[in-house]
Amino acid sequence: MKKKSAYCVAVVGATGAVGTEMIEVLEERKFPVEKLVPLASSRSAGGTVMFHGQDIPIQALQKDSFAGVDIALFSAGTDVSREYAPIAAKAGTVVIDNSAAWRMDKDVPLVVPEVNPHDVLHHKGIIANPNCSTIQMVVALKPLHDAARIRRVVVTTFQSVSGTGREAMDELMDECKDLLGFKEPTPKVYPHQIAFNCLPHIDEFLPSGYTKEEMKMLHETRKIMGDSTIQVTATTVRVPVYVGHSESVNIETEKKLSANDARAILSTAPGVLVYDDPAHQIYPTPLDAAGKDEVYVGRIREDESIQNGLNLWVVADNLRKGAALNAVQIAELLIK
Ligand code: NAP
Ligand code: 12T
Repeated sequence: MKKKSAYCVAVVGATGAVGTEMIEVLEERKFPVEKLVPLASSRSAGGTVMFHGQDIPIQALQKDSFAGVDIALFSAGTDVSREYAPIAAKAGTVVIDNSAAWRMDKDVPLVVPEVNPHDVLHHKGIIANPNCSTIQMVVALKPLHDAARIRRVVVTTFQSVSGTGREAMDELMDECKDLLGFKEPTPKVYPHQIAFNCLPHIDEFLPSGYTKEEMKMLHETRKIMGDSTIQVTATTVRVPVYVGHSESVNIETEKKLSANDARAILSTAPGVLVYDDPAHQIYPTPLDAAGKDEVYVGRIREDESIQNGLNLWVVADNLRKGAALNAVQIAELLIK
């Protein structure tokens, strides 16, 4: 991409949970935007989004939407990305894609700026943003991997409904209202009631019994960390939280790390905030992390059931570091 003083930036899915956040993050971080092009489905055309105090008209996504666009941030689902990312790339736009469509393609870098920033250089028009649960986990694990080589990860996630999008956020609210009014809720987005419940089911089930979300945590972690020997086994769970994914992460390392070693390493790690003082009830919750940029780590302790093991509790804003912020940080690397 040619270096410029400001860029034409499109946001595909500009009205969605992630797209809205992308526009906010572009503004907040003063990304050099010469022109913003908000794109969504034809249902939203005619509406506007607010950017730097101006109402910008939303356009319906079309094949010719990318003429003159330098960078396109995609967040309109896997089908839209599969169809339109190659069209945009062909038009000379660099695509930063939030969907699962291209992440495991060998020609597509999968980037978390704190972990593998240099991979951005090898793009051929499409760069992928990893899955939200994977992003926050690798930000916390990379510095520990560098210090002690992680052999195996056992992770359980507690994922908020905003990960599924706007309709799921409405569903949680509607179910809460129904239940508090003694009415039977009718789930539409999720297969079961999510209010006052939790569902061990994110994305589709595979014949193995794992979900796609669980397998993303294995394959994407290996690709981002550039180490295909790391073992990861995951259980991903939806919880009735609006924003913020939490993860219980157990790691086994080659070299011994004490809890204090890990705390010291994480305290200076980029993008990490150690929030760990159990004596004073200090540990991260989704409400703490919502609206923040950092990956919060707490409950750091040694796993006494094995030789070299640690347990961590990792929390981040899934719409920010898990999606929009990471995508904008990739764009920042691109123009540097
Ligand atoms: P959302 O709130 O449901 O928003 C979907 C957006 O896509 C809306 O702007 C919608 O526009 C637009 N859209 C839908 N169909 C379209 C079409 N045919 N053409 C153009 N635009 C279309 O969903 P979200 O939570 O923001 O997530 C969007 C996507 O981002 C997900 O499907 C997923 O692939 C990805 N995502 C990734 C992560 C991550 O882990 N990094 C996290 C969350 C989401 P209208 O308003 O006009 O319908
Ligand atoms: N099913 O980007 O439902 O692969 O929370 C992100 C979030 C897929 C993804 C979710 C999902 C992705 C969800």
